[in-house]
Amino acid sequence: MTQQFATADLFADEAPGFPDRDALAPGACILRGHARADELAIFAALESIVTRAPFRHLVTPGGFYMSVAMTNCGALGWVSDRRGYRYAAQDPDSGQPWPPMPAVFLELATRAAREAGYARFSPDACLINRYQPGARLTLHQDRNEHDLSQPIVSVSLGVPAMFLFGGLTRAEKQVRVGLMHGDVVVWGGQSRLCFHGVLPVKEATHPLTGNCRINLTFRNVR
Ligand code: MD3
Ligand code: FE
Repeated sequence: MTQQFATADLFADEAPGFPDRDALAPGACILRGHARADELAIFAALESIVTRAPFRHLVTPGGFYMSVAMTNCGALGWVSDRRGYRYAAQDPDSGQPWPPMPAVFLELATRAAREAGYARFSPDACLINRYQPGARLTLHQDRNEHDLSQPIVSVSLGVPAMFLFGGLTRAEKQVRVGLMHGDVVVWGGQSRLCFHGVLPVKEATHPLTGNCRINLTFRNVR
């Protein structure tokens, strides 16, 4: 895939005129700061989720611990062990269903998707990633969801991170996009299967999350 959008790295600090809503790439729409109005409700809901389903470091099929800690809410959650990656209805640590998706999460995700042109998005899974300083996510594709015509909606909270957005092959050069507290991105259409990752998160503090970055990704798995 040839990227036809701006090849310059995008970071809000360095681009003061960057609009709060823009097409990032074909099918990808960034809604700068759109989660900020709900940040306290989101954070309260998050605390209740992690009480029932604490953050944990998944083991990859290769046997390594991920630097990112993860949990889920909604009907399905992303799990991994030596047998591989998959979506599962139960938290393997507790044997219980994942906590339900809070209304404030569901409303934020469906509103963002609607604004980006996906009126029928109804997420049944929300992965919650926690990045402590130094944690990163290596380049990957998200292709385990049943209906790839549905987008993924991501919500960034807390300390900023540099997101890497590539093409349809691992080799294609990536664009760097700074994701700040409250940024919501809708990844659909041609961007849905693009390789992506997160560079190691730098030491910083945010009033809501301390030294962490939290990322929510909403998916329509089944
Ligand atoms: C572009 N999470 O959970 S969110 C993941 O910041 C994941 O925690 C990152 O990649 C994070 O799988 C990135 C942005 C994102 C999520 C899914 C995408 C971008 C995407 C799927 C396709 C293309
Ligand atoms: Fe991903």
